[in-house]
Amino acid sequence: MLTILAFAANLAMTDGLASCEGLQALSLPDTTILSAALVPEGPFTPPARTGAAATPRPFTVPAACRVVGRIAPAIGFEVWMPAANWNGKFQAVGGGGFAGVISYGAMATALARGYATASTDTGHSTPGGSWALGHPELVTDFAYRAIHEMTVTAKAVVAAFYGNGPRLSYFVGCSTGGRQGLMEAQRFPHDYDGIVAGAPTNFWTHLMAGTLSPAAATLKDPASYLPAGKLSLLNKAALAACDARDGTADGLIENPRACAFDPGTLVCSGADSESCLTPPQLEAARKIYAPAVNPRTKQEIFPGMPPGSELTWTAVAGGPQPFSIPVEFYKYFVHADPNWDWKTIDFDKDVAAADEKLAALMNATDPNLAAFRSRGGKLIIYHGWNDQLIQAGNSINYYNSVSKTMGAKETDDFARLFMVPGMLHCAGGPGPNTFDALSALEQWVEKGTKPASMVASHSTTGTVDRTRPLCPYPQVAAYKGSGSIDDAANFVCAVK
Ligand SMILES: [Ca+2]
Repeated sequence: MLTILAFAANLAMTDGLASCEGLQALSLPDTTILSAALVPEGPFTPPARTGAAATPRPFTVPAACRVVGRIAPAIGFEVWMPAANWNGKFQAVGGGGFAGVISYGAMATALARGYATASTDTGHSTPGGSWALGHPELVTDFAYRAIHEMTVTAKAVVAAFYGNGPRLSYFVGCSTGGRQGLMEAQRFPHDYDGIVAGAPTNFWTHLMAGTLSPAAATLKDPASYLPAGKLSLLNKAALAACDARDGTADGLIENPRACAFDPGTLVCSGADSESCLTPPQLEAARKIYAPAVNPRTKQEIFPGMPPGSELTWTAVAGGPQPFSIPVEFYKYFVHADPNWDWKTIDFDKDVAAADEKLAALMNATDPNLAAFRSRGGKLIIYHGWNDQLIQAGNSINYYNSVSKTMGAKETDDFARLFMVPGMLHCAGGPGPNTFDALSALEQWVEKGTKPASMVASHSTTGTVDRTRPLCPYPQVAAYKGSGSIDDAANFVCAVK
C-alpha cells in the first residue's frame, strides 16, 4: 500500500504537485503523518479539544491540503497548503499561553493570503501547565524545540506537495507566539526570513513574577483591593495628568514613560469614598505602577503597569484569584508542587529558583541577533501600552538590549519595535489597534522597504472611527497641528 501511494505521489510530482492523500506515505525523521486530505473551500470546524467545554467555532478556509502529524515525542502539528494559487511562501503561526492547541484561526488567515501554513501544539494537548510536572522533555519542547521541529518538518511537507519548498518563510505570533518568534531569531536564525513578534512573553521567568506582582499588591489584604470604581478613578487622574502632554487630548497616552504620574493626590482626606483612595489602596496602586523588584537586592524583576492602563488591571489584580498562568508555572515548572500557594511568593527566592531551573530554556532574551541579521532576517516587534497581561515596558527593554548589543543604527536596519498606545494584549482597547504588521514585514523582506510607520485603526461596532500611525520606537506619532486627530494623515512619526 505504501509503495502504491509513494508511486502515486511520484507520478503527481512530475507535474509539480503531489496528491494530498499521497503525503500520508511521506517519510520524515521522528515524524508520523496521521492524515493527509483535501479540505474543501468553506467553513472548517476544528476538532473539539479534550476536556474543553466550548464547541469550536468554524473558520472559513480556501480549498487546501491538510496534513496532520506528530513529531516525537508528542509534538502535534498541522500543515495546510492551498490547493490553488499558492503564493510560493510559508507562514508559521504561533500559539498563546501554554499553547497545547493548533492555532486554526491564525492558519485560516495565512491561507487566505495564499500562504502554506503550519501550527503546533508545542508538544502537549492538555490545557494549563500540569503537563510539565515530571516531564522536562515536554518543557523543552514548549520552550523552543517544537517550533523548530515543526518548521523543518513543515518545509519538507510543503516541498513534497508542491515539488519545491517555499521561497520565503515567515513566522507570525503574539504573546507566547511572540516569544516563539524571538526564540527562532535567537536559536534558529535560518528558519525564517521575517518574524512578527507581538507582545512577546520572552522574559518568561521574570514575566511570571511580574504578572503576580499586581495580584500580591491587591489580593493578599482585602484593605488593598482596588475595585473597578477605584481603577476608573485612577485612570481618569492618569489621563488628566498625561493625555494632553503628548500634544493631543485624545484619551490616549502616546508615551506613558514620558509622564511621571503619581496617584498620591487621590488619597482620602477623610472617610473612604468613590472619589478617593484609602492609604492601603494608594500603596497598592503605587506598587502596580512601579516595577516588580527583588526585595533584597532592589533590582528590577519586571517593569510596572504604565499610566493609562488602569482599567485593565482587573485581569491580573481583580481577583479573587490571580492570573492562572504564573500560578501554574510556579506549581508545575518551578516547584513541582501542585499545592504551592501563590500568596507565599517570595520575589527573591522564587524568582531565583525559576531563573536557575528555566531561564536558559524558556527565556528568549538573547540580545545578539547577528546570525539572523546576517541571513537577511527582518523582525517587527509590537506591544500594546495597555497590555493587561504583559507590562509593555518589557518589549522596550528587550529592544534596547538588542540596540545596545548590535548598535542602534544597525538594529534599526533589520529590527523595529512598534509601541501601540491604548492597545490591550495583542489586540483591542481604546487605541487604534488593527494594523497589518505582516504586510509591512513582506515589504521589508521582499522589497527592502523599511517600515517607516504602520497605520492602525480603531473601530466601534464595526465602523472605523480613528486611524493613527504606529511609529518605530523611539519615535511616537506627533500631531501636525491641524486637521482631524482621528485621521492618520495629520500625524508624523517623530522622536519627542
Ligand atoms: Ca494624548
